Amino acid sequence: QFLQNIINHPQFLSSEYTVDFIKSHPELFVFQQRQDRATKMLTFLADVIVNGNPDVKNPDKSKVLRKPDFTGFNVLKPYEEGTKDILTRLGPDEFSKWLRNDPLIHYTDTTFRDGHQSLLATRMRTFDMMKVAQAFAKDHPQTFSMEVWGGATFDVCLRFLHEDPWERLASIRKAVPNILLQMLIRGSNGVGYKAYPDNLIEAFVEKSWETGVDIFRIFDSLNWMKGMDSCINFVRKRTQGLAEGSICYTGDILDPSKTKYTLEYYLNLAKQLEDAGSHILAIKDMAGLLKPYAATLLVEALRDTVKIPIHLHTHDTSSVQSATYLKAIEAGVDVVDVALGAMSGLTSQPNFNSTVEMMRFQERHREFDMASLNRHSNYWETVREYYYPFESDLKAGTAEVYRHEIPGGQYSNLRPQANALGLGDRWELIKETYGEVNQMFGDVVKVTPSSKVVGDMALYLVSNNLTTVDVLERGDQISFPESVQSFFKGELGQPVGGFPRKLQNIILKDEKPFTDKPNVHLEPVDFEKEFAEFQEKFGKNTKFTDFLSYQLYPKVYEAYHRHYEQYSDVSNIPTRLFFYGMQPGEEAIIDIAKGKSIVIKYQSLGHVNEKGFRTVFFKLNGQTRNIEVRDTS
Ligand code: 3PY
Ligand code: ZN
Repeated sequence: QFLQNIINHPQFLSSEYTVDFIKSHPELFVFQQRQDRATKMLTFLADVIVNGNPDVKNPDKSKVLRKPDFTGFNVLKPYEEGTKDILTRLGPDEFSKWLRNDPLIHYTDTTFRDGHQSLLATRMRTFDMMKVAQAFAKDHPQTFSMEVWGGATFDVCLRFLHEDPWERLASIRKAVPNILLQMLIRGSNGVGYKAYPDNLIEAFVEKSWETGVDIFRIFDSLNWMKGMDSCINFVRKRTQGLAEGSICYTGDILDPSKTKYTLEYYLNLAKQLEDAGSHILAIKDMAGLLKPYAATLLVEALRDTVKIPIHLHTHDTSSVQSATYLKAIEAGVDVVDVALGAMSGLTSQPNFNSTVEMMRFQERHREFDMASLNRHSNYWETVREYYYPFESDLKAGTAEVYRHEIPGGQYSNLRPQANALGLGDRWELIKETYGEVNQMFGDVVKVTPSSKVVGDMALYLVSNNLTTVDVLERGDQISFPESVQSFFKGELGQPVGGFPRKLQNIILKDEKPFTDKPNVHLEPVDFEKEFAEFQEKFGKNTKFTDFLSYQLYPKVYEAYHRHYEQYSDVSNIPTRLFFYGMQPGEEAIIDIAKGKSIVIKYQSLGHVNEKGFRTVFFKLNGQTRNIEVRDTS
């Protein structure tokens, strides 16, 4: 390879080289790096063969997984104009008016974000998305937007999939240049579970826009305006994208006995979000509690209250949310969130394919290529099989959601969390306790991170055989979970109607709570100094986006970086091999860089030696390569 590099070098070919030719051309050694990358990737594959993927707890060895197929797509088909082009042409303020006046219903496809967050514990890998992203953009340019980033995907990408979320976003942007890309951002909590300094959120918003986000769906986990207004402002100031301020819907506006989250409450919040500069208003129904007749009332009243377009998001946990969409569309909603058939329903969004059909021959119908939309759904049906360890096991819609109010995006995580604590067989009690904790906390808005606080408390009570009555009667002897203490200290902001005082005193003991914005107590990031320190620690090749990941999740980033150093970029490894390893005799072609692939054949596995290692025998591009791996099983 080295000789090849020399004899093909233009300077060598032109005979204009001197004695220090090799020294002055470091690129002659580039093969070394590629070799290293391949070895690192082989080490990862060897590790999964010997020890399994630590994220897959009980793989079912007898399971036959179908191979996803997406053949027959014409890659030469051109991109047609889509909403991204319209935004570029009109700018955000005019785009907002255009959307409000467009009579046909619009659809946001959530398959790449909330769909898998809510069904498969957020584990969908970039590899599987990239197989169809370009085809989707070319076949369905009339899609309003694709939700592809933010929420829990950022953390899960780094923590469990060992992928760089920024690379994911950039790749999707490249494959989807014509449709708006959307992210979910938790206001001052960014894509994390706590408040961050304002200048970090500002830099994060700017970099997200530069990398590919067009629509920022901004919410606060307590519907607290102070948690959202600066973020709305950063989108307006730092980007040419759209700020979508959200009202998180909880309770039931039809129920006259519920006096906290009333229609007036939501209208008032919507007006504040419009006044703060939102280009679009989101109704974020994270648990799927917005019933059909409530949707009529809410959407009609919101259309009369604000001038900006309205974007409705729900989860189909109850299985009646397509009726909610029908009513909302009749009432004038502008956009609804749906997921491709095989990634829809239950804790995910309503079915994209069927919702389009529901509207056929109606005046607000928008035409789609149904054969292609169904083909995309079929692709996801087979891909989904690879992710069976992450399924939530909810088999049918449940009216229980109106009691426990667990958000769809949390449901698929809470269950494995309960299993990990050995509480799998007490799932019924956990759901019930979740609802009771909510009431004890004063009936709070529950969405990340406030929903995590309620979930942590429910798990804590069940695992310690405590009830909410015990908390009120002998809470002074209980040491509460850290997230619960932080919540009552005001570190996530202020809930509607304030904290229940008695409970707050019990939980905080002698500590004083905040009543102002939690991030004003945080030091702003000194970007110049801290980025230099970051590069000192993690190497000069790291990027500013790596630094932002580190700022949001320092420990998770460190572990990701260690994994990267050891195994290189694992995002291109096919999903079955990533989760379950290769079979003896199996061959795989893996792309390791643009236009470069390696051929790996797994031959056999050696016995454990006296030091506890096994040799995994591979062929790499036809050459024998053996990798030693410690057997930890
Ligand atoms: C998130 O914040 O991740 C959510 O999906 C909230 O619904
Ligand atoms: Zn959601």
